[in-house]
Amino acid sequence: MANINGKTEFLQALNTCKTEGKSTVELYNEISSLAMQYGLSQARAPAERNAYYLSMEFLIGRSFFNNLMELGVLDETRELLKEKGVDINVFEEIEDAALGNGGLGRLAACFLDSAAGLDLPLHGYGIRYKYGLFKQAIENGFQVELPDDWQRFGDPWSVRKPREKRKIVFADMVVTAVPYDMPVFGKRVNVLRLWQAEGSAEAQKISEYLYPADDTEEGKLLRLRQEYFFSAAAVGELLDKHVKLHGKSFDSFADYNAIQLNDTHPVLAIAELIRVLTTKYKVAFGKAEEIAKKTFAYTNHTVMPEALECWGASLVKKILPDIYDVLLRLQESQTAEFKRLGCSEEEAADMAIYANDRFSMANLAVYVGRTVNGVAKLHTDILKSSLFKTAYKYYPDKFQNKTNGITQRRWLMLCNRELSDLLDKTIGTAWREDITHLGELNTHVDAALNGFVKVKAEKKKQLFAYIKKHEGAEIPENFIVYSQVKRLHEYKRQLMTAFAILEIYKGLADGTVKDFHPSVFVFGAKSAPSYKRAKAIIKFINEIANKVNSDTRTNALLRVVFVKNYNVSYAEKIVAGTDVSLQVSTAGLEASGTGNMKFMMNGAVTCGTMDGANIEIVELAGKENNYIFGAEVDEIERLKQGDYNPSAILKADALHSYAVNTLIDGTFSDDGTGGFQGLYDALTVGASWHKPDHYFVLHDLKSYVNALLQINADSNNEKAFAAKQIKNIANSAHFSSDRTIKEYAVDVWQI
Ligand code: 26V
Repeated sequence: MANINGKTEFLQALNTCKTEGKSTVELYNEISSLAMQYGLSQARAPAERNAYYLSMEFLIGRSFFNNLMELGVLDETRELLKEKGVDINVFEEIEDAALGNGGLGRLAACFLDSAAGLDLPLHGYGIRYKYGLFKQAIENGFQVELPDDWQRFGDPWSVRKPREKRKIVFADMVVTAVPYDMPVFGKRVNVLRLWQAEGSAEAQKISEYLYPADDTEEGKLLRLRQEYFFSAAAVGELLDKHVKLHGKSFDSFADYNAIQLNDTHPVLAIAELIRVLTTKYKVAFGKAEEIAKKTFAYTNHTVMPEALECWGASLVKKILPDIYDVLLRLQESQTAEFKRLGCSEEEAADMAIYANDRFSMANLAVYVGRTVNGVAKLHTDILKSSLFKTAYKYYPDKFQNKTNGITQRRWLMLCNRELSDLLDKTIGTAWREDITHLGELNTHVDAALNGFVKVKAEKKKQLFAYIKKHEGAEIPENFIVYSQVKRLHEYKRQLMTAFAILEIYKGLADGTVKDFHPSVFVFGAKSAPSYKRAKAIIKFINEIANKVNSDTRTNALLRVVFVKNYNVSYAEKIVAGTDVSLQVSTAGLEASGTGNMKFMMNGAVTCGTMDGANIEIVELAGKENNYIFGAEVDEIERLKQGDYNPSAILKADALHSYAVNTLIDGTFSDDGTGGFQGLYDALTVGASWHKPDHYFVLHDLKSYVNALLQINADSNNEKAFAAKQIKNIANSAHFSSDRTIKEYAVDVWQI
């Protein structure tokens, strides 16, 4: 095959490519491989100083369309294929890598996209799971998990590099880590290097499954192996590269390498760097610790205590004895440092790497990290004032905020070509290169109104067609769309939305809710397989959907759809076709949220609490253009201290009682699983590990229903409502991950 090293050659090769008699998968692989040759030919010499993003998860989604777009050949490819009688959309049938659970993994993918787009040398290191996040089927309203065998179509966007394999040593086995490189195309070509575990059957297990839980630790031993496996492969490779390029003078290691720890999952990389320096290269421990302190930076993504990883000392000692020794020595030097700083015993215990026979990955990351950052202003404030309060007292300069962002290339240009074209017409095309130009839309809201209303209608039509195809559910054209799509968690309060829907439904049925603009509530959510309450909430929503959608008294006005297998590709459709973005977590618990940003950029108003990045969204787009309700953080704190009494709220409010009682009064069936009773009890009596309604669903429910109804009423004034939506788009540039990555590049990585 001819060498493809330019756009012209790519298009020529595509033109001569025969399509007749080939399956979609064959064509997909052929075109992808042509694009890979073209893309890789654009790679330049590597940078001197590089940043590395170590992450257990990269939720990439479909690569095909995005990569063709990044390579500047998507439109021509679409046209060429059309001439050959192939509709490019057939490749939507081919799934891609879902190597992440949710926000944390998708953020990693957005960051890589932005860095490549900004010509910054940031590379990813992760795990090449054989099976990504499970595929979700819904059977009789219940979630059923199926394996995600994403490689069955081939993997044309990866290149296996067997010559760069590494040995990873555990006390009880040696595992080979084989890298697969996925190029990240943009102004430069960066690399996402995913390691695959090979060797014995036991060894291969390490990269078999992505952990589907993002709330609890499960399968501790395997998880520990996974974390060490990819951290050690990455650190080992960076050290080897350093020796090759600069010799064994490790003083300069941090001049060439910045390593970002995406949450606590890769934190063992710190211990591994010190282990290799002290054992293989005989660097003194103190010196090695200094090098680590200059190299690593840590991002925290959650304040939920269940997700802050601690490793049992005996487990670490058993399978990683040398790492165990390093961790104990780090604890020693930490204790010495605390003495110098004059910390009290209590303060030292609070920040300790080792306590109660466990190693705290968060405390290790905070101790060694050059910087520690949260992912939205409020979240960083909470880290400083509570989770890492003591550390903030002694190391205030480490702490920074880096509000998350999303890549506008996937989340606007690719998923909403119609809106992108409208922006071109309204403010010119400069925003495509530099997203800050989006702000110019603020002075062209009226000019964009008619066009925007048309675009939104078109994107809804596409979404409804997609939903019809995948769920079989019919949604009439004039409906406004409220969407809540995200992992299923009690703190995200999908259950509160379910109750609100029931109250509106009752109001429509008995005529107390009047002049209601026809509306559909769209849910998409996967639950961790072992998370009983989350699974019960999925069943509850599906029961509500059945009832509401089949009630001829109300179904011309209200519909509910739970889309199965919500993933990146579904999100691309939903964010573009939504009017109202539901972001209703209990204040203080959603670190940032990034779905909220995707909806905003596509012209949805936010109906949400003052939590995570919602706060910054309304700060920029205006409270008057969004719908904020519910208790704020300080009130939640007061409620926690005081005698919050959800049962009293229930008793006093007939609508709330109606909605909540449907869990137990036989309106809906959980097929005898007891799941609904469990949800009811959690709200009314609590459990051994929590007080009743610890996410304050009943406290916020009234103001939530009111906000939903206010939005509904406002939407009747089509132009005024569209103006609110446009103002959200106009102020969304701040939530581009280009902005976030520039901040990391300057404040953390110095690349
Ligand atoms: C923890 C664990 C514990 C062990 C089992 C597997 C597992 C997987 C993930 C996690 C941590 C999840 C943290 C997370 O996803 N945080 C989300 O990060 C987003 C990006 O910063 C942010 O927008 C969301 O608000 C935050 O919930």
